[in-house]
Amino acid sequence: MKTRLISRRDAFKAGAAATAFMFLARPLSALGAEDIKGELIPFLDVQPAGRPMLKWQELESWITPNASVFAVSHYGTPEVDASKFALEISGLVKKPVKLTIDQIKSRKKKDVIATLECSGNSSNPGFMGAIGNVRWTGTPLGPLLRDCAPLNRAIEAVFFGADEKVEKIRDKDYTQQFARALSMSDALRDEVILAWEMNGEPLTKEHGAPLRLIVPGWFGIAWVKWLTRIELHDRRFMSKWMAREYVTIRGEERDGKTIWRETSVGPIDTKSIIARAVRMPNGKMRLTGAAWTDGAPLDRVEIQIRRGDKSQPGDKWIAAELDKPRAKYAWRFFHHDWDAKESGDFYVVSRAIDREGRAQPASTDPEIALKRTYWEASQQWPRKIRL
Ligand SMILES: Nc1nc2c(c(=O)[nH]1)N[C@H]1C(S)=C(S)[C@@H](COP(=O)(O)O)O[C@H]1N2
Ligand SMILES: [Mo]
Repeated sequence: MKTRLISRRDAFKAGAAATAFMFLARPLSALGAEDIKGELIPFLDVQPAGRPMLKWQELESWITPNASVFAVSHYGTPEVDASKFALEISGLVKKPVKLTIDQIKSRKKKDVIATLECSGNSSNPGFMGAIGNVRWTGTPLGPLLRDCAPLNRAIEAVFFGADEKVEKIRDKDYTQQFARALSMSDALRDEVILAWEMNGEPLTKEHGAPLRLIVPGWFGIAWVKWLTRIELHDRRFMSKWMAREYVTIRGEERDGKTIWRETSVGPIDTKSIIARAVRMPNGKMRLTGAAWTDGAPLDRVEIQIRRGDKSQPGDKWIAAELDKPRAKYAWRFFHHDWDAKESGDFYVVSRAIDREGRAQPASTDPEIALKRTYWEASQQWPRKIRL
């Protein structure tokens, strides 16, 4: 797929009109013409994915086309008839409501560009592209909840999908709808929306039609699809998807003892990957990638080039050139022009560092080495290349 080319200079000129620029229907490439025109050199560590997802080396567009957005559905894809659909908001509210999809669509509209990432992304070489950057259209959740007059003692909003399955809990069977909770303060954030469109097209069935939750800055597990009910609770909700799956077990060494912690997957980790290597007409190798956070500003992305078979970190890091930030919860592209003259095997790797001091760890760092579950695989990804 070829995207419209735009030079750095044009992009700069368009700066004042940045907002309009972001909402053009055609995806804009943040990659320079040099990249698009050059010769793509494939990385050797790629494994074919068994299902549709982002192919990093085809990354050309800052907005991910709908056809390249991965889908994860733990209970299969339910049939939801939009004409009979109603969203119920109940529990600890003074004014419970039931809203049709037309009533929801007639509310104030809001667009959010946000990167959706499954927290299992990059946990293994066959699951490397469970991520996409999408413009979501819907209505803010906060005003909708406030209209229902929450009681003071409500501390959480629980979101139920239409998909369900019989789950065994303490040896007995219970029919369970897919459900996840957010604290009231997280649920009331301005950028949390209920969406019915992605990239200007109606949400498809697999992505949660007619209505899904969008939680910018959080891993995909919180973005409940086929949303049918929101309940306000005065205690912690402990569904399978809050408290048993999507739970990270991580150790920390303290005074010769390991302290193990179980935490529920929440905000996105500070992370990056080198997506493409392109031999440009000027002979240099352009390494281009993407970096993303939970919304914290990125400080920098650094790159390391290792000769031979070294997949483990060295100590010399080079600053990559970062594209301008375009949206708070969206990934940013970066590149580095490598004067790659010698032939042989190399590893190239990136690490993202945010302004809150979080640095993407190497797989040998304790943060990853003592992580025992596969979610939140935020380790650096050395990419293998043969020149
Ligand atoms: N109702 C429902 N919502 C869901 C899920 C699900 O199984 N059921 N999967 C979650 C997970 S784990 C992820 S990563 C995202 C994926 O969104 P997508 O399928 O649109 O890519 O949806 C989330 N929302
Ligand atoms: Mo996920």
